[in-house]
Amino acid sequence: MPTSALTGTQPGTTYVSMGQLKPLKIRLESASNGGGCGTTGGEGKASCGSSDGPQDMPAEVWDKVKNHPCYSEEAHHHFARMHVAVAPACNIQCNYCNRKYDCSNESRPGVVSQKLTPEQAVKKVVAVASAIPQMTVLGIAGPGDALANPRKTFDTMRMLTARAPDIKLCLSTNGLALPDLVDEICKHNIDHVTITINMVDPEIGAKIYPWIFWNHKRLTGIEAATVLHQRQMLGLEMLTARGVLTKVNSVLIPGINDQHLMDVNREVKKRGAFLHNIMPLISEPEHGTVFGLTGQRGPSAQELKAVQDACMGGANLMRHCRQCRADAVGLLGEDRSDEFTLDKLDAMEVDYDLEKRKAYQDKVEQERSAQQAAKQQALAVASALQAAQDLKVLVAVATKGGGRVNEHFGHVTEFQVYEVSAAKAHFVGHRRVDQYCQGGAGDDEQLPSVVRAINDCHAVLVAKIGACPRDELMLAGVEPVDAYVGEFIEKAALDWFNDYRARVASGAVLHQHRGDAAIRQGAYTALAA
Ligand code: CLF
Ligand code: SF4
Repeated sequence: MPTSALTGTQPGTTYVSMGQLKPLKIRLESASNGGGCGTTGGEGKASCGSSDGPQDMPAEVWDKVKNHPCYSEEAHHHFARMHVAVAPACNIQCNYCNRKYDCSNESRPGVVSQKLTPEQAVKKVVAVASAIPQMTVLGIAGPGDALANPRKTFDTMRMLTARAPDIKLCLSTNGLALPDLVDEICKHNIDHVTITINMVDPEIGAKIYPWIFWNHKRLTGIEAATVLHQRQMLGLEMLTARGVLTKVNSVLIPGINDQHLMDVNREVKKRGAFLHNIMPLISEPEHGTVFGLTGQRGPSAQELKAVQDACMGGANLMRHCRQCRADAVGLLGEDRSDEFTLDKLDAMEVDYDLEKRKAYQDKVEQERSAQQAAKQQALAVASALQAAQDLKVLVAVATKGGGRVNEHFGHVTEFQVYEVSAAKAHFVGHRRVDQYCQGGAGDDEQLPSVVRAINDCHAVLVAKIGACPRDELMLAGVEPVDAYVGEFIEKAALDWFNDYRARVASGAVLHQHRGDAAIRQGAYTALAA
């Protein structure tokens, strides 16, 4: 439980005692006002944006969300983000963090190949945005804490706004410095902020954070976690009161905060968080983190899903996070940072064309409208069909973006997984795999792990597939389907599902529940983190 106790009030204001610490002033009214959609989540809202559209939220919120790949699941099929590593320092220590430089092979938060000055960062963003019109969001997400490096962070934002005003600004912070910088955040039109909140109970926090550096002093233990907790809650309330869309990231650490994240979800919802992103701990020993070295394991994907499901009905959940590097570039799930290293930038022809970018975004809008219409049409057919009404299955999809079935089975590095029933078809997660097809030929040794990754699904929708993987999938009970090439994913999944239901009803196919058996075979655990 939070250790704070209320000790005094003024109208609209409460002072929170922090033991021997300086009292903090918290505006309680902002907690109940909340931040638009973040407070409207409820049962049945599976994750942000899976079907959210302008009809589900105020126009000004939709405007902020529609092109942001992290804040809208649907947008992540079409729009890209990039991070610039201008913020190397941090004001706290997390037991899961070891910031690494010059590492281009690891894909996880905190890792970068090159640190940048604000000037270099702006040059890079403009070059990327010229080459990739779908790049709509610039985030500062490490390798340290964006707000522990306020000058570098805000200089970058300021210079970028002058040069490329159509790019949305986003930052990520541990929250310690946040309350002091909310004005500055608003001044720079940063309308998306992520706070990493792993606990609302400082006793749990003391197991995650060995120290913080605050008010020119190093604090440890419960005292450190108490200050961090209070600052995070205050910062969240201040941001949502100012209309800044605020997402909360939580790292799921089995045995430490797995039972506790429901409390976190409830508390951040109360304070207006727009989304809650529960991510698995990454703790390989070779990363050199405290948790990695002490054998603290990360959760299986099954455990992660169980905690996410337990939080349903609270703050809306994000399930499409890819735990990006601090210098990631591209669509979520892809990383094109190697194409934009400083030496390559010098040789690049940069043509920042606002009209061209706008034309791309208009085209995406048309695609999204068509996608929604196709989905609604397929749903109408699905709900009218009487056969096998109560079935619900998972369908894996091979896609390279655009919300369509358009990737060859052998080229997939990440399947998207949709849950499909007569009432809905929505994204529930992704499964990373090693690419099966290498240099034009299938790698037989790779195939079993690829099949295992999706063996809880009833079908996999692909653009093309060879005979060998087709046979292996059939043996595993996963139907390979290449009949929907180029179609929108949800429509394709529903069309296949309707056909499957008809086959089940006619007795041509015997429906088997696959999830649990597949989980026991290790499909989920192999995919943790
Ligand atoms: Fe970057 Fe984060 Fe902004 Fe997105 S990432 S600062 S909100 S633009 Fe997104 Fe990457 Fe997950 Fe972060 S997928 S790690 S949630
Ligand atoms: Fe690392 Fe971020 Fe934690 Fe700082 S706040 S120690 S950068 S994970």
